[in-house]
Amino acid sequence: MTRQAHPAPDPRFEPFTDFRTYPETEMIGRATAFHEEIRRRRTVRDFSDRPVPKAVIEAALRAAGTAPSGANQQPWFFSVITDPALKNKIRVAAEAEEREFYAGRASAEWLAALEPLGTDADKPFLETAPVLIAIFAQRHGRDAQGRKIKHYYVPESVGLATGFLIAALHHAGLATLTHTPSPMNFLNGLCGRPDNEKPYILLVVGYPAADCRTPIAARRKKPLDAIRAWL
Ligand code: IYR
Repeated sequence: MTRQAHPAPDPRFEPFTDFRTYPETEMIGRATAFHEEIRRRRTVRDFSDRPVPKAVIEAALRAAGTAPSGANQQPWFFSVITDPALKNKIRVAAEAEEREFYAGRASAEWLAALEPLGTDADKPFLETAPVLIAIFAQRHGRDAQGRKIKHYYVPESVGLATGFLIAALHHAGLATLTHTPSPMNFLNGLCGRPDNEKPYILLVVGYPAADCRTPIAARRKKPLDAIRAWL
């Protein structure tokens, strides 16, 4: 039998037609503009109670859901909390953990590292901010029959999706705080999430308060020379 001149294309693949190329000067302009945009992002702890449009949160979550993940298993879940009573329960539970953290669970070295940020156990923003997004990492999935599906690179994948989400919210004009009360298992119960999901980050979302102040120390980012090497 003669070899086929045109072997059948692999049915698992499709042409990639969405990719865009730009002239190099435009590429540099775009990369520079993106840096200018993302470098304005600040972690905020003084939030306004101004409500945010649901459509903005939904679009940002869609963006987060496009992140790369191990075997494309997308091992993340986002619980969006706006209900004041639920926000209050989250604040109460988080502050209970934080009080233990600041009163002894944290090492002196850890507390010293946090000192320039001026954080403490009081988390009023958990009630003031209009939206909390509890991000869960799915340690494993379940198929239609309820059998376990192994997930790969879960923390890496959820971290990537969280990065996309923070960038998307910033791009849309919202501020965020990546909050990690430890442990935060209470979020499973309060959000009604199953045991295979581990709370990853509680993202606080909204507008900065009119008198919002941010720590000077957190603005200092390592210079490029300290974070890269060309080999
Ligand atoms: N979870 C605590 C402590 C805290 C820890 C780190 I590492 C930070 O970068 C910031 C705070 C809190 O939220 O106060």
